[in-house]
Amino acid sequence: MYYLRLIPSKEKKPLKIVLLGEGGVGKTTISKSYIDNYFFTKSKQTIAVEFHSKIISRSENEVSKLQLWDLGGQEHFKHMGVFGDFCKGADAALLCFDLTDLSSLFNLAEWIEFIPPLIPRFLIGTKSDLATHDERDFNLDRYVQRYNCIKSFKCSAKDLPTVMNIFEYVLLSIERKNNKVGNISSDSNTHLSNKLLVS
Ligand SMILES: Nc1nc2c(ncn2[C@@H]2O[C@H](COP(=O)(O)OP(=O)(O)OP(=O)(O)O)[C@@H](O)[C@H]2O)c(=O)[nH]1
Ligand SMILES: [Mg+2]
Repeated sequence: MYYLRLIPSKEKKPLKIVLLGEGGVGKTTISKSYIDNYFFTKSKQTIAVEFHSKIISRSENEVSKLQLWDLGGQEHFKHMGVFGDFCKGADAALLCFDLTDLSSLFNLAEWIEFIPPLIPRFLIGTKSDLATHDERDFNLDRYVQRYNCIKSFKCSAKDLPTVMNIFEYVLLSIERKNNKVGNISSDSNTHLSNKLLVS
């Protein structure tokens, strides 16, 4: 059973998810697709970091704020010396790469350096709508292992149900890690049909 409550009776500590990866792979676009349930065609380069947030309900009586820390992927931001700090305390990290540009997958090796070891990681291949058949079928198992990820996903930021499912999966994995598997949903009716239970 999933719940939607407008008035929180109990508020939990914010959840934090960081998104990392090369410039232009689509981190801001996927974040906005999830937060606003809308595909934005125009996106400016992220300067250092952008924050996106929404309220999610975690059970009948519990809501919490979800914060997405969307890191700027341009080369010079990597050398600012702050990304390691930005990743601290995250509940999950999304390693994003562009399915149409595999160099962005290989370069994730540099990005994982910023993520503290115990933070659960997920590998996200973006822009599947632009990818060829071969690129969409590219086997990611080796990279899931190499980057020590829990699971990989492929998506287009235009495909809102898939984006919702990915975030729901990540959120449920976080709940599971915290030994509190239960009810979790987003604050929009459209999301309620996209629930996924982690087995
Ligand atoms: N067709 C298509 N275009 C996408 C998709 N995701 C992102 N884009 C486009 O790719 C471009 C870059 O997307 P951003 O979200 O700004 O990329 P970013 O990873 O945030 O880039 P930085 O902020 O520089 O790190 C934009 O023009 C987006 O509209 C997608 O799934 N499909
Ligand atoms: Mg961005």
